[in-house]
Amino acid sequence: MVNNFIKFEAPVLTEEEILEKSRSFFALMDQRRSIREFSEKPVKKEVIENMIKTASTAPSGAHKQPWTFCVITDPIIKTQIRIAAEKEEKESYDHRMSDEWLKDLEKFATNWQKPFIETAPYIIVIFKKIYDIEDDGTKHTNYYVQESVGIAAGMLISAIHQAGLVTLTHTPSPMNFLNKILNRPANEKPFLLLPVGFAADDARVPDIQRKTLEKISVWY
Ligand code: IYR
Repeated sequence: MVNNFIKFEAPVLTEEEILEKSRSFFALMDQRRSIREFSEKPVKKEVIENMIKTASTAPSGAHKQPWTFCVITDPIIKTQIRIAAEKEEKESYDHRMSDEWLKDLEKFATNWQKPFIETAPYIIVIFKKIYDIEDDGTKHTNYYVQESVGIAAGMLISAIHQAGLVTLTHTPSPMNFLNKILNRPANEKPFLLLPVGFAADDARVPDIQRKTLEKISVWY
């Protein structure tokens, strides 16, 4: 198993092509926004399958691929998730979040209500697998799970955006209710909830700017 290497077929591009690709990919990604208002317009199942396959191309610690993507279309399950998420979010907004936190969120006009969980045609819940279990019950700890699943989530968000769909990184907290509703085993912990679909016709986004390159990078 040690000597199982194969030749890497590197892409062959000119400097000009590389420059153009870096520019056009940034231009595309710079259009991405978190959307809270979804259309009920359907999306083909294969689109979601391709996006999950894209996310699973992410690098992971020792290539353990410590993730499970749960895709929810069943309206009954969506409603169960919405009710449970809103219960936690109401508690958070009313009691658990600091005044500074609530003030920081004011410009986004968020609150405990999460109608998008029922409106969006798909809900993807990403679970991180803290450890793997063999059929005989033996447990094997995974490595760099947070990093690996975070990267996969980023790639999923990019795939959703480049296909012309929208999403929102929803983080109901605590979100262990998702294990119960989705019947996931103890080695899986909820990581992120993503509604996926088309933006509502009248969707609006806050007028905010990204930090400049100068502010976010230091060159040595
Ligand atoms: N999890 C809450 C609160 C929230 C927190 C952050 I940081 C945001 O950028 C947005 C919302 C919620 O989903 O409303």
